[in-house]
Amino acid sequence: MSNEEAPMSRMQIIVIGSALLAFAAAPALAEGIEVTGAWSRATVRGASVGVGYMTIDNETGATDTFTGAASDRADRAEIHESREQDGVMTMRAVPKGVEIKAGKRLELKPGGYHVMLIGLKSALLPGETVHVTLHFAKAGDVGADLQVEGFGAQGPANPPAATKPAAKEKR
Ligand SMILES: [Cu+2]
Repeated sequence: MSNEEAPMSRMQIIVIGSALLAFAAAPALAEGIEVTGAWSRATVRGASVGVGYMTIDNETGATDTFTGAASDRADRAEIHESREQDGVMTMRAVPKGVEIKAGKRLELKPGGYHVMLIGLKSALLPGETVHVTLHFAKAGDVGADLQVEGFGAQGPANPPAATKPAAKEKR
């Protein structure tokens, strides 16, 4: 292998690797809003509420606001924020939504922001996916499929690609 060939070969590998990674993650795309790692937690029969967690990247080039959500599986959905207050975890609705500046990421995760599914029509079962529609002020509606993890899960079984180690560049 000559010295001139080496850089090109490496570049081709990186490009191919990125394409595969993007395909595998299958992010929901709408006007540059990218949702990855959407997940939920199984609920017991009769439970009235469920959660939705995900990572939202704003690649639209402009500030946008995550304003709300909806799902066929619940009467309604709200954006909530969990906070520890005097040692007690509390949560509140965030009716005005959450602003996401251009190029920034909003993480919905345990102990922080989440989508609250209120008035569940049926229990969320481990292994199923639950479709939710996310509303954005500028980008409009973006669909996401929550992968339902087990009871008490604290994270997705398959986290977003961005949190995985970088692909190997060597052959
Ligand atoms: Cu909540």
